[in-house]
Amino acid sequence: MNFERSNKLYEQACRYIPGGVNSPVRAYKSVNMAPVFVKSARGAYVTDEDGNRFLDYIGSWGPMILGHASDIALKGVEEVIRAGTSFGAATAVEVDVAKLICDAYPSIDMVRMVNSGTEAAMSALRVARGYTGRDMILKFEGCYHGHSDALLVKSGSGTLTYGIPTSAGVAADTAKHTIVGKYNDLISLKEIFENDGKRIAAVIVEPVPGNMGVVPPKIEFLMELRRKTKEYGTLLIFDEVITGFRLAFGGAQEYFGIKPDITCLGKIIGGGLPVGAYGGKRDIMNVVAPLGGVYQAGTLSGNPVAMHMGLNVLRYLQSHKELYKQMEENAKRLQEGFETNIADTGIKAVTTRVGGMLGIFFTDQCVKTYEDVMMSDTAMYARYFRGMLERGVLMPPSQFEGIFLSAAHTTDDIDKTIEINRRVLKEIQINE
Ligand code: KE4
Repeated sequence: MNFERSNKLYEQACRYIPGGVNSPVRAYKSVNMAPVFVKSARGAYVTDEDGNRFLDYIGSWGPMILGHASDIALKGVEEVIRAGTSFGAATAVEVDVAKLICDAYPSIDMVRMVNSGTEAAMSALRVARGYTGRDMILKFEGCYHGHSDALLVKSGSGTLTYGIPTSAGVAADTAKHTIVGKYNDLISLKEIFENDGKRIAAVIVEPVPGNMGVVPPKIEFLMELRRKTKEYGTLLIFDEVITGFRLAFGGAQEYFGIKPDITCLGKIIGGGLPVGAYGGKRDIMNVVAPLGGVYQAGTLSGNPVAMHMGLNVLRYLQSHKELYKQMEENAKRLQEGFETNIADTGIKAVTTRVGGMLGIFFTDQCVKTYEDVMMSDTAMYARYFRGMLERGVLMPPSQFEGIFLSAAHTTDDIDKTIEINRRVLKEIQINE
């Protein structure tokens, strides 16, 4: 496969953009090759600058649930753009989107639009601190909630698990207010709340982590999170930036029947344009300016074009909920095909799946925790990624991301992926 134009663009990009990309994962660092530069996309396929066409399992990291450049998402968008792309004023379409989200999520009485999942999570934490008057927050190792300082934190040394920054530039003082727990670990959770429960403003969690690969939650872990947060007056924040409108129309909270206090949304709700949102019960959201003292603002928040495209997608999903069953069946088919190939080739790999969310890990461990995930053979994942790419399938360029399906992926696409997956695993096994 020829990547000449992508490689040239990458060289140029590296002169003007840090790492040649506007988001680190796009640099393909962990799969040891120069990144593919995408030129266009349609349905389940993307085409790169060299004219190579790939069956796409990144889906822009989640927004493209109806497939790329879907006629449904794009309906009427030119007219909306010609009427003005941003006014810095309230618009009717924002009310429509807010109403649809509140109707779809019983835990949300009021919702505020922002421009990214990062902004949604950052603002949700500020609301929780403003509402409770507490400073500490609890997150879990392996969960990602965007790049705001308080959330770029990993477990500190010692037993107390107080945070230390995962990124340069995060003040130690900030990180010390973040406690980092172990996902799916009830003992760690109990200890943390016994030590600090009364000081914790909020727990923020991906109800189904998609940022350490897809790790299925233990339902008793999610239920204990709900119980403990209620017991200690801590707010439970579900970061549904990936799972919202993906796992079910009502997100993970519908799928598992657990209601958080605050929900973060993003990706799908903008139909592929910059978007984020956070929402919760009225008494909590009443602290948000201009009603209350928690300030949050944004020039392009709720902009008419993203709202229009998001509304197109959400309305379609609302009236075609059978798509969730179709995507779950496709994910199941893909997982079964991968599992058969793994068994036939003897390659050390496992798959995980929650609804339509799917992951593959190059390890022989059963993947339940962040520690399990970290046992994965990332070098083998890199070989897998390159092998699939060479044969026309674009998987996520990192072992620690989820596989994103869309309503545009057909059964033929799934079967083609399974066959290519078999050949690549066979090739890896021969070269082992
Ligand atoms: P954004 O700021 O990237 O819109 O959203 C941050 C975010 C928050 N919460 C969850 C659960 C997320 O998955 C994300 C962002 N997801 C990554 C992909 N796993 C974005 C891809 C990237 O960083 O380029």
